[in-house]
Amino acid sequence: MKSVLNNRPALKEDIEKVAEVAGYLWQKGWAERNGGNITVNVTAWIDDELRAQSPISGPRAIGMTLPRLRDCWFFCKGTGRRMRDLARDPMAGGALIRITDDCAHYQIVADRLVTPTSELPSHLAVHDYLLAKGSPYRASLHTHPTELVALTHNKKWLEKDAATRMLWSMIPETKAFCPRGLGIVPYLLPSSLELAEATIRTLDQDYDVVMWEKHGVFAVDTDIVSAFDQVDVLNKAAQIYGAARNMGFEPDGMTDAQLRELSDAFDLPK
Ligand code: 2HA
Ligand code: ZN
Repeated sequence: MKSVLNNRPALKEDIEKVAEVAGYLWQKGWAERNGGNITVNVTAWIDDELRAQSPISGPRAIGMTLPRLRDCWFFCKGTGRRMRDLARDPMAGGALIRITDDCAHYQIVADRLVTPTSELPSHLAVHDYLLAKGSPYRASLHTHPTELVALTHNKKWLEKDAATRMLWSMIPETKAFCPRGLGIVPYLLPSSLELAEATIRTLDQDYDVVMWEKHGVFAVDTDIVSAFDQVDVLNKAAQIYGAARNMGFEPDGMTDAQLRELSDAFDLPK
Protein backbone atom coordinates (compact mmCIF):
# COMPACT_ATOMS: atom_id res chain seq x y z
CA MET A 1 0.00 0.00 0.00
CA LYS A 2 1.25 3.48 -0.88
CA SER A 3 1.92 5.54 2.23
CA VAL A 4 2.12 9.33 2.58
CA LEU A 5 5.41 8.67 4.37
CA ASN A 6 7.07 7.60 1.10
CA ASN A 7 9.52 10.28 -0.04
CA ARG A 8 8.74 12.47 2.98
CA PRO A 9 11.69 11.84 5.27
CA ALA A 10 10.89 14.57 7.84
CA LEU A 11 7.28 13.43 8.28
CA LYS A 12 8.41 9.80 8.35
CA GLU A 13 11.00 10.54 11.03
CA ASP A 14 8.44 12.29 13.25
CA ILE A 15 5.98 9.40 12.93
CA GLU A 16 8.74 6.83 13.50
CA LYS A 17 9.41 8.61 16.80
CA VAL A 18 5.76 8.05 17.70
CA ALA A 19 6.17 4.33 16.96
CA GLU A 20 9.37 4.22 19.02
CA VAL A 21 7.69 5.86 22.03
CA ALA A 22 4.55 3.71 21.68
CA GLY A 23 6.83 0.66 21.97
CA TYR A 24 8.46 2.04 25.13
CA LEU A 25 5.06 2.73 26.70
CA TRP A 26 3.99 -0.87 26.10
CA GLN A 27 7.31 -2.30 27.33
CA LYS A 28 7.12 -0.21 30.50
CA GLY A 29 3.63 -1.50 31.29
CA TRP A 30 2.17 2.01 31.02
CA ALA A 31 -0.15 1.17 28.11
CA GLU A 32 -2.46 -1.70 29.00
CA ARG A 33 -5.12 -2.44 26.37
CA ASN A 34 -5.74 0.81 24.42
CA GLY A 35 -4.50 3.01 27.28
CA GLY A 36 -2.84 6.31 26.50
CA ASN A 37 -2.71 8.69 23.58
CA ILE A 38 -0.23 10.51 21.39
CA THR A 39 -0.94 13.53 19.18
CA VAL A 40 1.80 15.31 17.21
CA ASN A 41 1.48 18.56 15.25
CA VAL A 42 3.19 17.68 11.94
CA THR A 43 2.13 20.81 10.00
CA ALA A 44 5.77 21.79 9.37
CA TRP A 45 6.28 18.66 7.22
CA ILE A 46 3.22 19.01 4.97
CA ASP A 47 4.03 19.85 1.32
CA ASP A 48 1.84 21.19 -1.48
CA GLU A 49 1.31 17.76 -3.02
CA LEU A 50 -0.07 16.44 0.27
CA ARG A 51 -2.22 19.56 0.68
CA ALA A 52 -3.74 18.85 -2.75
CA GLN A 53 -4.51 15.22 -1.92
CA SER A 54 -8.22 14.44 -1.37
CA PRO A 55 -9.04 13.48 2.22
CA ILE A 56 -10.39 9.94 2.73
CA SER A 57 -13.13 11.08 5.12
CA GLY A 58 -15.66 13.88 5.11
CA PRO A 59 -15.48 16.64 7.73
CA ARG A 60 -16.10 15.37 11.25
CA ALA A 61 -16.92 17.67 14.17
CA ILE A 62 -14.22 18.14 16.80
CA GLY A 63 -16.84 19.32 19.31
CA MET A 64 -15.17 22.70 19.81
CA THR A 65 -13.75 25.53 17.73
CA LEU A 66 -9.97 25.90 17.97
CA PRO A 67 -9.01 29.07 16.08
CA ARG A 68 -5.22 28.55 15.98
CA LEU A 69 -5.54 25.12 14.38
CA ARG A 70 -6.79 26.32 10.98
CA ASP A 71 -5.15 24.08 8.37
CA CYS A 72 -2.96 22.39 10.98
CA TRP A 73 -2.10 18.73 10.45
CA PHE A 74 -1.77 16.12 13.19
CA PHE A 75 -0.75 12.52 13.54
CA CYS A 76 -2.86 10.86 16.24
CA LYS A 77 -3.51 7.41 17.63
CA GLY A 78 -6.71 5.71 16.47
CA THR A 79 -9.61 5.16 18.86
CA GLY A 80 -9.44 1.76 20.54
CA ARG A 81 -5.98 1.14 19.03
CA ARG A 82 -3.21 -0.28 21.17
CA MET A 83 0.21 1.34 21.71
CA ARG A 84 1.82 -2.00 20.89
CA ASP A 85 0.06 -1.95 17.50
CA LEU A 86 1.16 1.65 16.89
CA ALA A 87 4.72 0.55 17.64
CA ARG A 88 4.58 -2.08 14.90
CA ASP A 89 2.81 -0.07 12.23
CA PRO A 90 1.98 3.56 13.08
CA MET A 91 0.02 4.23 9.89
CA ALA A 92 -2.28 1.28 10.66
CA GLY A 93 -2.82 2.27 14.31
CA GLY A 94 -3.04 6.02 13.76
CA ALA A 95 -4.08 8.62 11.20
CA LEU A 96 -2.91 11.82 9.59
CA ILE A 97 -5.66 14.43 9.91
CA ARG A 98 -6.14 18.00 8.74
CA ILE A 99 -8.17 20.63 10.62
CA THR A 100 -10.64 22.33 8.27
CA ASP A 101 -10.81 26.09 7.66
CA ASP A 102 -13.74 26.53 10.07
CA CYS A 103 -11.44 25.26 12.88
CA ALA A 104 -14.27 23.04 14.15
CA HIS A 105 -13.87 19.89 12.01
CA TYR A 106 -11.15 17.53 10.88
CA GLN A 107 -10.73 15.24 7.89
CA ILE A 108 -8.71 12.04 7.76
CA VAL A 109 -6.13 12.32 4.98
CA ALA A 110 -4.03 9.16 5.27
CA ASP A 111 -3.10 6.36 5.21
CA ARG A 112 -6.28 4.50 6.21
CA LEU A 113 -9.70 5.31 7.57
CA VAL A 114 -8.59 5.11 11.22
CA THR A 115 -10.88 7.18 13.48
CA PRO A 116 -8.77 9.28 15.87
CA THR A 117 -8.75 8.76 19.63
CA SER A 118 -11.77 9.76 21.70
CA GLU A 119 -9.33 12.08 23.50
CA LEU A 120 -8.76 14.03 20.26
CA PRO A 121 -10.70 17.15 21.41
CA SER A 122 -8.66 17.47 24.60
CA HIS A 123 -5.34 16.88 22.79
CA LEU A 124 -6.28 19.39 20.09
CA ALA A 125 -7.38 21.94 22.72
CA VAL A 126 -3.91 21.65 24.28
CA HIS A 127 -2.24 22.15 20.85
CA ASP A 128 -4.44 25.22 20.26
CA TYR A 129 -3.31 26.57 23.64
CA LEU A 130 0.38 25.86 22.86
CA LEU A 131 0.18 27.73 19.54
CA ALA A 132 -1.65 30.66 21.19
CA LYS A 133 1.17 30.90 23.70
CA GLY A 134 3.83 30.82 20.97
CA SER A 135 5.24 27.60 22.46
CA PRO A 136 7.66 25.48 20.36
CA TYR A 137 6.02 22.32 21.75
CA ARG A 138 4.49 20.10 19.05
CA ALA A 139 3.82 16.78 20.83
CA SER A 140 1.34 15.67 23.50
CA LEU A 141 1.42 12.39 25.39
CA HIS A 142 -1.06 10.75 27.74
CA THR A 143 0.00 7.53 29.48
CA HIS A 144 -0.48 5.51 32.70
CA PRO A 145 2.93 5.32 34.48
CA THR A 146 2.28 2.89 37.32
CA GLU A 147 4.28 4.39 40.19
CA LEU A 148 3.25 7.99 39.44
CA VAL A 149 -0.42 6.97 39.35
CA ALA A 150 0.05 5.07 42.63
CA LEU A 151 1.38 8.26 44.31
CA THR A 152 -1.88 10.08 43.57
CA HIS A 153 -3.79 7.62 45.77
CA ASN A 154 -2.44 9.49 48.79
CA LYS A 155 -3.70 13.05 49.43
CA LYS A 156 -0.27 14.05 50.72
CA TRP A 157 1.11 13.98 47.16
CA LEU A 158 -1.78 15.99 45.70
CA GLU A 159 -0.78 19.16 47.55
CA LYS A 160 0.77 21.67 45.12
CA ASP A 161 4.42 20.71 44.41
CA ALA A 162 4.60 18.12 47.23
CA ALA A 163 5.18 15.28 44.74
CA THR A 164 7.53 17.49 42.68
CA ARG A 165 9.72 18.24 45.69
CA MET A 166 9.88 14.58 46.74
CA LEU A 167 10.55 13.30 43.18
CA TRP A 168 13.28 15.88 42.53
CA SER A 169 14.99 14.84 45.77
CA MET A 170 15.22 11.13 44.84
CA ILE A 171 17.99 11.46 42.20
CA PRO A 172 19.57 14.63 40.73
CA GLU A 173 18.61 13.85 37.12
CA THR A 174 14.92 14.38 37.91
CA LYS A 175 15.22 18.12 38.47
CA ALA A 176 17.81 18.46 35.68
CA PHE A 177 15.56 16.81 33.07
CA CYS A 178 12.11 17.72 34.39
CA PRO A 179 12.92 21.20 35.71
CA ARG A 180 9.32 22.43 35.82
CA GLY A 181 8.13 19.52 37.99
CA LEU A 182 4.75 17.82 38.08
CA GLY A 183 1.45 19.73 38.04
CA ILE A 184 -1.59 18.12 39.68
CA VAL A 185 -5.11 17.91 38.24
CA PRO A 186 -7.72 16.60 40.74
CA TYR A 187 -9.75 13.61 39.53
CA LEU A 188 -12.10 14.34 36.61
CA LEU A 189 -13.95 12.07 34.21
CA PRO A 190 -11.69 10.72 31.39
CA SER A 191 -12.35 12.37 28.01
CA SER A 192 -14.39 15.18 29.60
CA LEU A 193 -14.19 18.82 28.56
CA GLU A 194 -13.58 19.67 32.24
CA LEU A 195 -10.45 17.48 32.24
CA ALA A 196 -9.15 19.18 29.09
CA GLU A 197 -9.75 22.64 30.60
CA ALA A 198 -8.11 21.74 33.92
CA THR A 199 -5.12 20.28 32.05
CA ILE A 200 -4.62 23.51 30.10
CA ARG A 201 -4.98 25.63 33.27
CA THR A 202 -2.31 23.51 34.96
CA LEU A 203 0.08 23.52 31.95
CA ASP A 204 -0.35 27.30 32.01
CA GLN A 205 1.16 27.38 35.52
CA ASP A 206 4.37 26.50 33.65
CA TYR A 207 4.37 22.72 33.94
CA ASP A 208 5.30 20.40 31.04
CA VAL A 209 3.89 17.32 32.79
CA VAL A 210 0.60 17.18 34.67
CA MET A 211 -0.74 14.33 36.73
CA TRP A 212 -4.38 13.35 36.42
CA GLU A 213 -5.29 12.03 39.90
CA LYS A 214 -5.80 8.23 39.93
CA HIS A 215 -5.48 8.06 36.12
CA GLY A 216 -2.22 9.06 34.40
CA VAL A 217 -0.01 11.85 33.11
CA PHE A 218 -0.35 14.37 30.30
CA ALA A 219 2.96 15.71 28.98
CA VAL A 220 3.96 18.19 26.27
CA ASP A 221 7.32 18.90 24.66
CA THR A 222 9.03 19.79 21.38
CA ASP A 223 8.74 16.22 20.12
CA ILE A 224 7.26 12.98 21.42
CA VAL A 225 10.61 11.50 22.54
CA SER A 226 11.27 14.53 24.76
CA ALA A 227 7.75 14.35 26.24
CA PHE A 228 8.33 10.67 27.00
CA ASP A 229 11.73 11.41 28.59
CA GLN A 230 10.22 13.84 31.08
CA VAL A 231 7.63 11.27 32.19
CA ASP A 232 10.30 8.55 32.30
CA VAL A 233 12.59 10.49 34.68
CA LEU A 234 9.66 11.38 36.95
CA ASN A 235 8.47 7.79 37.10
CA LYS A 236 12.02 6.57 37.80
CA ALA A 237 12.09 8.87 40.83
CA ALA A 238 8.72 7.48 41.98
CA GLN A 239 10.16 3.96 41.62
CA ILE A 240 13.15 4.86 43.82
CA TYR A 241 10.75 6.23 46.44
CA GLY A 242 8.70 3.03 46.28
CA ALA A 243 11.82 0.83 46.41
CA ALA A 244 13.01 2.60 49.59
CA ARG A 245 9.56 2.18 51.17
CA ASN A 246 9.65 -1.50 50.24
CA MET A 247 13.05 -1.76 51.98
CA GLY A 248 11.20 -0.59 55.08
CA PHE A 249 12.21 3.08 55.42
CA GLU A 250 11.20 6.58 54.29
CA PRO A 251 13.99 7.81 51.97
CA ASP A 252 15.87 10.91 53.21
CA GLY A 253 15.91 12.63 49.81
CA MET A 254 18.44 15.25 48.71
CA THR A 255 18.45 18.36 50.90
CA ASP A 256 17.05 21.76 49.84
CA ALA A 257 20.63 23.05 49.67
CA GLN A 258 21.61 20.21 47.32
CA LEU A 259 18.63 20.97 45.07
CA ARG A 260 19.48 24.69 45.04
CA GLU A 261 23.08 23.88 44.16
CA LEU A 262 21.83 21.73 41.26
CA SER A 263 19.59 24.56 39.96
CA ASP A 264 22.46 27.04 40.11
CA ALA A 265 24.94 24.67 38.44
CA PHE A 266 22.59 23.80 35.56
CA ASP A 267 20.74 27.14 35.34
CA LEU A 268 17.34 25.50 35.90
CA PRO A 269 14.04 27.42 36.28
CA LYS A 270 12.42 27.76 39.77
O1 2HA B 1 -7.48 6.68 25.30
O2 2HA B 1 -6.03 6.32 28.30
O3 2HA B 1 -7.76 8.07 29.23
C1 2HA B 1 -7.14 5.86 26.32
C2 2HA B 1 -6.97 6.57 27.59
C3 2HA B 1 -7.98 7.56 27.98
ZN1 ZN C 1 -5.89 7.23 30.25
